[in-house]
Amino acid sequence: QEEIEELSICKDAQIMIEKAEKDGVVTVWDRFKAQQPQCTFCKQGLSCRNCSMGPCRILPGKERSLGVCGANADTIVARNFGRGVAAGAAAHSDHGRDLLETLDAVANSDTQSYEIRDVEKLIRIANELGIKTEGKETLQIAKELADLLLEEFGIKKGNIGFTMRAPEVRRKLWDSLNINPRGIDREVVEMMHRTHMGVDQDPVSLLLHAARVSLSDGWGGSMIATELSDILFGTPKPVESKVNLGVLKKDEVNILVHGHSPIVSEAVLTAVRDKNNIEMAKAAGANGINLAGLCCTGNELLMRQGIPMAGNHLMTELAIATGAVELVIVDYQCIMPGLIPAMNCYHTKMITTSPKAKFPGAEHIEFNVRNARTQAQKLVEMAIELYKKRDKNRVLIPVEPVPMMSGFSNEAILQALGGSLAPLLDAIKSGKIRGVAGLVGCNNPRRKHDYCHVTLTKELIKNDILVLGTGCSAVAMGKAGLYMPEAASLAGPGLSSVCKALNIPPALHVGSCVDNSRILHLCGLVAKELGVDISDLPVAGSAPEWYSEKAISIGLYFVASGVYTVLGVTPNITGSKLVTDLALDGLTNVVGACFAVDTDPHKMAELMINHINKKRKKLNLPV
Ligand code: NFS
Ligand code: SF4
Repeated sequence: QEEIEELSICKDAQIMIEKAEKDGVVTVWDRFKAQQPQCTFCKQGLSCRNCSMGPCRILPGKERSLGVCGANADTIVARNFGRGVAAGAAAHSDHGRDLLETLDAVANSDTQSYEIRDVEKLIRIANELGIKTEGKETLQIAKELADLLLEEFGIKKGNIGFTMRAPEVRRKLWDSLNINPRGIDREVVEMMHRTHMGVDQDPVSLLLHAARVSLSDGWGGSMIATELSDILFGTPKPVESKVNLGVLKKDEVNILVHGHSPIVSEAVLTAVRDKNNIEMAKAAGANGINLAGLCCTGNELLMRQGIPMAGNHLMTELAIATGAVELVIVDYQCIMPGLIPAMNCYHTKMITTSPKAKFPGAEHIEFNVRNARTQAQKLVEMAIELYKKRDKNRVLIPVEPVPMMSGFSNEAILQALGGSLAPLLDAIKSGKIRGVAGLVGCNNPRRKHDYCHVTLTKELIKNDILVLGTGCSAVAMGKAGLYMPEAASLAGPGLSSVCKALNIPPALHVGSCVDNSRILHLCGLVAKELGVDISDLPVAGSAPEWYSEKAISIGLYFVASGVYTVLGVTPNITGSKLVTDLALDGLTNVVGACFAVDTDPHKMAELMINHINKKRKKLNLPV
């Protein structure tokens, strides 16, 4: 029991880990244990298998200090890091491309499964990017916007359009460093090129390009994903919902959506809400159909539609272990292949939907822009059939759900502030809100599940720092009750007074991981309003329990945009002193921000608060 409490702070996780063990489900924690000790070369970034003269492992200072080709530790570490950033940026941006292709299909009347739900935002974004909209039909505007954004991925002269959302000083800095991103695909491809044997050997040059790749994600691919998701599915507005495994229902057909893109999950939602399907479920002996989310596609549905959230990254196997889930419908990213043996212990089925992500052992029912509605219908029928096979004696829904507020898009935040940024700026200037922190990223079995997310958030709000959360970090905060206005009682006097006046929580759910672009955009708006650079703002970022390559890209685009970022898990760069020193210090002289690493959330909070105070002093604001 004590051992289980070391793995997660969440009651639902603790209960389910025990049940999983009883039911013979192997979890991420079991496999993590089986992998110990993990390779110290890889951990330090000192192994390379980029070519077939290798693989090479470097022992710096010893006779094996160079790879077969002659590459040294600095080169190899920087190359490995760069490839990680490229993979993460590619994942976010390819997800963005899927939304773009959906918009394109809608614009060409090529689909009946999707529509444009936020015409006002379509026009606003089109205008922002220089498209004239007056007198044009909605679909014509959509077509022009889709064409323009498709260009951002490929060959293009100049820079990615949304980079104009950054203040001019920042853009000039990027230009002077030659890291203002060009086409999104181009930056990723160039990283793969540079890291091929015998191309870029200079760690500084590699890291600068890594920064450019990450910027093409944050201000490019991710931002496109966010803005187009809003246009297609609606811009989030404050909404109340529920979170944790308690959102599963004993007497209903339970369908979980897991993955990232709202394209599949929104189609499933439409089918779940269909009256005929609900009748069909009742005929099968259920009280209805219950849809809940996991990870980021869950965040997408929660933000826009108030669909409850079952859990974050480390909860996915445990959700299946409740024995109450009929169907897990996935698209791509962060879906552990370990879910397949887990679901085989129950009546549960996992369905893959993307041609990009097939899992042996799962059934593949492919979704595209044209067939999404009919495929979703098929899946709901399948879930209803599976409900009949559920073994009620093996069902355990461990806890009651916790209420949470979601839906804080920048548009919603502005509206809560009465239409302008002025009240937020005033609160920051007076010190009622001392600063803003972005808490993002995953869970990682290296860290006690959710402990860092929750402890760090509590420390920050206690110190009057407003917390914006995304991804799996946001789910952790929600489960801890921090996404309700009542949590203002845990905040310092200044932040708590602002929350009470606006009836908002001291930590705001701003979306999925691609929605970190909302935080970048907000930083850009505030910096422009104050006439300063983003690196001058009293803001900080953190990925306390990150695991994924996407999180590396996110961390780097925050830093390259001027936001000091504290990591709770050490990246695999410690094999190079040069790269490590640059990341933890030297970058400040280059982009005005750097990383810090600490595993103790109290120390992480201290680092962020000190940074925010330093920035306040520089802006002549009371500390
Ligand atoms: Ni982000 Fe979302 Fe979660 Fe991490 Fe994975 S779901 S895109 S990568 S694990 S926060
Ligand atoms: Fe070894 Fe160089 Fe090939 Fe890497 S690129 S595997 S260091 S020979």
